[in-house]
Amino acid sequence: MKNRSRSGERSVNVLPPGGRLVHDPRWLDPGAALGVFERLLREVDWQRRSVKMFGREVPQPRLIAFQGDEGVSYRYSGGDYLAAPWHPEVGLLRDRLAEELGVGFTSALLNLYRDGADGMGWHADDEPELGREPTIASISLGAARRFLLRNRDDRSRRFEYRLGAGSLLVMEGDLQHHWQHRVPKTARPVGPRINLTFRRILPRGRRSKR
Ligand SMILES: O=C(O)CCC(=O)C(=O)O
Repeated sequence: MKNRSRSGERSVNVLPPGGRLVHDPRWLDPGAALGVFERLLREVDWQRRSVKMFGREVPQPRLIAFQGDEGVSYRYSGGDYLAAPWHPEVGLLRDRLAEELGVGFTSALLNLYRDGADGMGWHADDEPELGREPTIASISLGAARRFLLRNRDDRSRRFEYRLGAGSLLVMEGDLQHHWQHRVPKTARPVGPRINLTFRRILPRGRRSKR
């Protein structure tokens, strides 16, 4: 199922029972999106990390970087990530998101998809350190890629977005508990893409013990 927005317009989609997905294809203007893309491609310390699958270390099919406030760490797919300092451009985007969404993001996961052979498999951003109903803000730069969502109980219920340069996608409410998302690999020739997902993770010492 394609999302219901006409191209170029901001859309709000409700993903039952209580998930919300906001897509703004032109959150950044094309010139700004290109400038940030080129700087991050050059200046970020991109790393190839592995994940544990069926007891084996498998390299992730993309490069990543994790940035955030001092002392913030994140654990996903069996790996531990300690935040590197914010890149100034990423810090500026964080500040604008905080103003517009009212969320104080403490970190951003940066993904670099070098070409169509890079992708991300089905998953949800439901790690405990993100809290019950996390708001995740995702900015795309560079080449456009498909972004799919499927319902966890009924996998035939799907949505699809095309995330182009300068777009913002916000996932909120209980979306992460009932829906999964992925960026499929593609055999089509496609250039590099950078995606920044902003998350609110508290430093270990400040997490509430419940
Ligand atoms: O690249 C994207 O658009 C998705 C990234 C993502 O799902 C994640 O970082 O958890």
